[in-house]
Amino acid sequence: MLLYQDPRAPNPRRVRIFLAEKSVAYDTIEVLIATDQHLSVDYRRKHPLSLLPILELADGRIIRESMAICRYIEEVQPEPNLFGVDAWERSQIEQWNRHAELEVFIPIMQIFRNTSAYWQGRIKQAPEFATIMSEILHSRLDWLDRELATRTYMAGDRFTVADITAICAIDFGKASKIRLQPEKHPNLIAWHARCAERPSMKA
Ligand SMILES: N[C@@H](CCC(=O)N[C@@H](CS)C(=O)NCC(=O)O)C(=O)O
Repeated sequence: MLLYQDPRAPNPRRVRIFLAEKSVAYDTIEVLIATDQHLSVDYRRKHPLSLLPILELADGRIIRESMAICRYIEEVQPEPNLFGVDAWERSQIEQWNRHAELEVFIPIMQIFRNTSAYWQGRIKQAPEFATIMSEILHSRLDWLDRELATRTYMAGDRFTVADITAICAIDFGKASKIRLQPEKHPNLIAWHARCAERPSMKA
């Protein structure tokens, strides 16, 4: 298996952590967004929207979208389970993974895209939109902190794909100076420390 990825981008990191948790071996090809390698004709043939990551299987088939890739890996390497073992747990993990993606990851991504020098002159930026996203994000972080007062991980008492999505989002926030605050987010900070000590986080 071949993972096309950018070491600094958060969505490829989700997949790298997932693969590390599963101890699945794979090769990588770096496609650097900073130098527009994702816009090359060759890469566009594999992903018409020029987004990372993609996973190419040995027979040349391609999977796009981080979560589609993770679901494929879960099928071919079921242990350790990261998407849930029964109907209830699967629903909870899906729910929290979606919350992490829609309520945290997307606002953080939009703040970065609409304010960073990295994207300046490369995409249209709307700093006012980033301000709106920032307000939403901070209310969502406060809400998540309250949620994590009652459990150890995003979706319950064990580490799952929902934690991978949430930690990749929150860590990527640092690029936009978004940080968890000890006085407002003690539970999120404790959860982050629990996740951060896993060997897969270095992937
Ligand atoms: N929903 C997609 C998002 C993919 C995505 O936005 N990837 C970013 C890197 S984290 C990217 O390729 N950005 C390049 C661009 O926006 O031009 C997934 O989960 O794979």
